[in-house]
Amino acid sequence: MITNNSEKLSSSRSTALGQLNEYTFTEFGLIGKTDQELVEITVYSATTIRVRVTRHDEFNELKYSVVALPQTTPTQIEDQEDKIVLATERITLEIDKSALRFRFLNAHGEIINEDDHAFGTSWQGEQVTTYKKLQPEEKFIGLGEKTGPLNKRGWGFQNWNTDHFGYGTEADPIYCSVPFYIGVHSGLAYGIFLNNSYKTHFNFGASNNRFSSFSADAGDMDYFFMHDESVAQIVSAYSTLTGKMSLPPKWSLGYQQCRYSYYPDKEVLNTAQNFRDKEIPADVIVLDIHYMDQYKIFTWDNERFPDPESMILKLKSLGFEVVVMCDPGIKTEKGYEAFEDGLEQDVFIKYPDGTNYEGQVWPGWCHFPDFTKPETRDWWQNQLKTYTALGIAGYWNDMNEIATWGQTLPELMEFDFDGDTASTRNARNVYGMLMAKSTFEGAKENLNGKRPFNLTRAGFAGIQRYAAVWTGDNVASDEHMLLGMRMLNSMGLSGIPFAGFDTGGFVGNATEELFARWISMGAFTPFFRGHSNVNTRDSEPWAYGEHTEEISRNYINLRYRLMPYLYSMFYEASVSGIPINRSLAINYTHDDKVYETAYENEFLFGDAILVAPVSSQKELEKIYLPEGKWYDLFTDTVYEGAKETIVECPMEKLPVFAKASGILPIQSLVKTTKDTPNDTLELHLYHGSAINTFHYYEDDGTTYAYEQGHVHQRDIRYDPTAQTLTFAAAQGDFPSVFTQARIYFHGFEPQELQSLPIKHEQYRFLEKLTNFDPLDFNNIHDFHIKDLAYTTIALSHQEIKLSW
Ligand code: NBV
Repeated sequence: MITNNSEKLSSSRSTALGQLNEYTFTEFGLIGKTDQELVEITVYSATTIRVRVTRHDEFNELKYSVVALPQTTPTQIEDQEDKIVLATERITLEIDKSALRFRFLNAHGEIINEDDHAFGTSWQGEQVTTYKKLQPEEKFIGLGEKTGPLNKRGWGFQNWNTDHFGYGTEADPIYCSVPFYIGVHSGLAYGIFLNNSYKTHFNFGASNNRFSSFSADAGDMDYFFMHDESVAQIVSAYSTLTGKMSLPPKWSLGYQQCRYSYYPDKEVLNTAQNFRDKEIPADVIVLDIHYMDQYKIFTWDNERFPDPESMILKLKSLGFEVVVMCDPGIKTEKGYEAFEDGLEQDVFIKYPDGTNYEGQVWPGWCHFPDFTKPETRDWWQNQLKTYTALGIAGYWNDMNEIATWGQTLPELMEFDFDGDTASTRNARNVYGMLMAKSTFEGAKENLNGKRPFNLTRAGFAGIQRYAAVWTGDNVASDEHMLLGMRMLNSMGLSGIPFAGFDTGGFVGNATEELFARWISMGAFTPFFRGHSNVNTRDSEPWAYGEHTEEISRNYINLRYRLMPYLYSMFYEASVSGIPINRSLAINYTHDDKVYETAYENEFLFGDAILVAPVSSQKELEKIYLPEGKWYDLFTDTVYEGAKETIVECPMEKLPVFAKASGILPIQSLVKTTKDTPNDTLELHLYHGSAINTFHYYEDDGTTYAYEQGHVHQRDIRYDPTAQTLTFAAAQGDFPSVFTQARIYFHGFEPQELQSLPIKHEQYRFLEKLTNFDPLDFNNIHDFHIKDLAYTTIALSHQEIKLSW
């Protein structure tokens, strides 16, 4: 009895790392031993250092998230009596030898982050936790798809991918896990990525005033510490580590219309036709589960969809692409091909006794492909050919947490884990990502050089390499709409640039005002899709009355006109990892105002536009504009920043601003991204005092030819002192669709532009709306810029300099 009790006590007691007994310096850092642990420090780059601690004989290498290798980095190492000091150009790591603790400092000797002196890294049974001293006024942002506030100080979270229908605005965990966060304090910022796929826990000073911590239920302590001068650089470092989004097909940046579910085929075609008749641009119709025969993936319901091929052809002729729902559950039904073949090829997840796991979901009892097994991924790719053969290039991975009825996935199941057999405990969080990987890589292979669009609900660190992520079953409410914006911003901070929500809300019914507001905001999200649950009201842009239809058209139109800007932003995200939706914490990290509850949802959409999300119930709202000068996008009213401002936000007008010195390229209106706009690129230039460069990017939008340099890209540089706008010589051999540029000068004094041939125009970013309200004498629905000056220049591949 006594022995048992003390054993229990010792396994539940927290024990911190002891003395560093022996160590040797390695090519990239050092490796050492304490009484019980193996420790390794690896310098990945001047801005990224990895810390690993294990109680096993060797380190456990998680294969799925990190894609970077350590780079040879100038590093100074000093072996002092009580500590080892390891310094790169940006980070100095002090390693305390007597009790193994870590302290990270910057090049000026300021403490960025340090272990709690007593606890450092500790074990409690199998669970391993690293405790970090809370720094003065420290804020915590990121952690991917998490509910709650922007600044997560005082909050705790878990990573355990979970299907959560209609999740609350503080619910945790939900579908997707990214164990990466950014800490901000004392004018400094750092990132920590916990590279462990077991259930992990993050405590940002929740229920204590001493530490922040991160822990894993099992496996090694394996974290990457990142520090650089800005949050943007830290996000970029994280995306170098875990990989970048590859460029999606341009059509996937258009408006996507979804519904649980459109059927039969006539309804699908009607919906598509309605967009064209009503002149609302759109690119995609999404088929949810009802296209299948009894929810069996890779099949079609023959009554509802007797001839999918010709339906898809008709949709294509209307300019629509089709995205299909893909659920992982394979119905265990004799004669069902995917089941029979899957059995034969042995592709399913197993219990430890070697039998296939069975769980219940839409089709009834199902087996589930083990996507951690290479042969299963090949098998899945083969199955997907049935869709590619029909001309489908869009895939939607759902229920991949894995969601099953009962929501309690047994933890003893065994996964191949690419040869390293693992249980549900460390496979669950990566399962969704590996399904998305299988779908993405399979579809890419099948599509012969065309880019697939891939969407997923569940994911893990690195998911951006394979899919866009949407925030699952949200709710049609103002709180959820605003939470959604925060979540997308947070995903952007966590390496996932291509993210979106169900515009209009999935669960419940939106009001006219809510839908109008949500779709206005959706136009400024990377993945823009309207979707709604079965048994909710119709939820297409025209389903909420004429006024909301006009508002929807207005913002969707704007989205399409912004395509040159948006596509360039996607390109930037694909090379640098800098997101498209940028929480103000990225550019204004040390401005405390941006973290206040009232302003925490605001974000930059690319470099030039600021969006202030507001509830649908407000016609006036106090917003915060950070330092600098801001132009109301729709009226050019100028606001001085670094202060709170009350702005009008009737349902027709989302508060959107252009940044001083901002460069905004837009195009003429098209009905789908496949239409060619006219040959004039509109370039909106906002007067400012800072030099600004916009990297303009174009390619064919559908193939991988861009990897061979079939692109058209150039820097466009505004120099306010020299009074010039310079288009650098274009790179690449892709012919731009634009042969001329019309430069619109916002906020410039007429005298300033005297040397240019200037014309004037009454300019609208938003079409004038019908005045539906007879009592509204102010004609509030016409937002335009009076007498906007412009000049036109011819474009070629050569450098072009416009001076005034
Ligand atoms: O496939 C049906 C739905 C889908 O519409 C939704 O977007 C997913 O998040 N799916 C979940 C399955 C169950 C919904 C209750």
